Amino acid sequence: MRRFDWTDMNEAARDAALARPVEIADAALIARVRDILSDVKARGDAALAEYTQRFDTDRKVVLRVPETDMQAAWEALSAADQAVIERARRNVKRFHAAQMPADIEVETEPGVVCRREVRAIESAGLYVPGGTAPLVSTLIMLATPAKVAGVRRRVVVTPPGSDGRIDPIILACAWRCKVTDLFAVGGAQAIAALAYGTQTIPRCDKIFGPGNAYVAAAKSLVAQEPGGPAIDMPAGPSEAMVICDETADASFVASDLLSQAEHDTVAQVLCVSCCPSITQAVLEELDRQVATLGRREIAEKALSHARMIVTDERIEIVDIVNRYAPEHLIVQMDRPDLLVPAIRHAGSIFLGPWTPESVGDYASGTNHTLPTNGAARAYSGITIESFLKFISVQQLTKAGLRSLGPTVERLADMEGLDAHRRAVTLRLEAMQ
Ligand code: HSO
Ligand code: ZN
Repeated sequence: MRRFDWTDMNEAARDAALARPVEIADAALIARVRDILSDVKARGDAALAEYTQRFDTDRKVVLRVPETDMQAAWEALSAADQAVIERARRNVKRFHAAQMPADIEVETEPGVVCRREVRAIESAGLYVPGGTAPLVSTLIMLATPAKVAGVRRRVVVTPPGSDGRIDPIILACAWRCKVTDLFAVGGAQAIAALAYGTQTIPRCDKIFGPGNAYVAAAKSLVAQEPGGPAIDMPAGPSEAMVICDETADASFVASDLLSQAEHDTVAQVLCVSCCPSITQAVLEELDRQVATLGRREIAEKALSHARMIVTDERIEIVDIVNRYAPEHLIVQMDRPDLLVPAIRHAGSIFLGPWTPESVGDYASGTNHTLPTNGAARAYSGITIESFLKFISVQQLTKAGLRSLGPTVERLADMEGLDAHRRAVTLRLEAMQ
């Protein structure tokens, strides 16, 4: 872990200490993703089968997972595992259902009524990464709010393993979360399939979920195409910032830092403190705990570029948070709730000693799909609104137009738009 003494640093050094790794726009990667996109667009399922064979498995893969397989996987789970998934799903459902916005209606002036009506998007493509861990929780975090929002078609894509199959726990969870379609395909080719549709995979209006650099590039490329799908948010390596004072338990702090570090070698891990004795204890705990992890090597790599920022001034901690805009902010400080109003930029905040980030990753109810790379300045994590859109509706009475019409006529004059003016004038004349 690299250590920085914030108080002694100038502004440039502070910016550097909080900088994210510069994403070198990898032209070769983008070119490869473009090729995959256009190939899938042109050849559909045949292209998907070839890419799956090249990147994932040499076994024969059935693209569409039959419902009966999902159901069987669910039924094969132990009652205890079913209950665990059920508990997480229930909390996520509760929290997201409570977010459902109501229609609003405002009479902005007499006879002028404006409404905002909520509609679900029609189809959502949900990407669940494969690779080193079967992310059941990501499936829950995407499929549950999609269902609650009323999205009719909820399509999950996930890459098959080297045995040609999707992990049974993903199948089971897909069944329980009532996804409408599950396809064994991953990578940029899966994003292409969701963006354009193939013979088997339906085109989706919006694409959600995390993924590797190829998936992220594919999402942003298809979203830029005219008529392309929307996407949830820009992607970057996952991040956690823990802020702590002398009241923190160093072993708790270290365990939260490591839960981030074990995700990925490029995960961003930061600890900010005003208390030198805690920072020392955290470093010792990190050494002790990292040695025991199944994913020790990944975590150690992530820790090698992790940052420990020490400041003399407690008050500066909040500035550091806002400056960095972390995806996850873990607050292990005295009276953590008092700090919250001052925090302007963070994806998700975890307060106090009994709130490890893991609870939000899995089961408390909040969504774990969150903005990274400073996007928390302008983006939210996934909420029910991510699956919704709003239509405005208006209606004027005759008296309403009589009153507001002249204002619109004059504004149309200012813009030199005659037809706009006439659309009002004709009606005002018809009232005479
Ligand atoms: N912390 C990850 C989500 C996750 N953690 C999935 C465990 N499984 C990104 O927010
Ligand atoms: Zn996590």
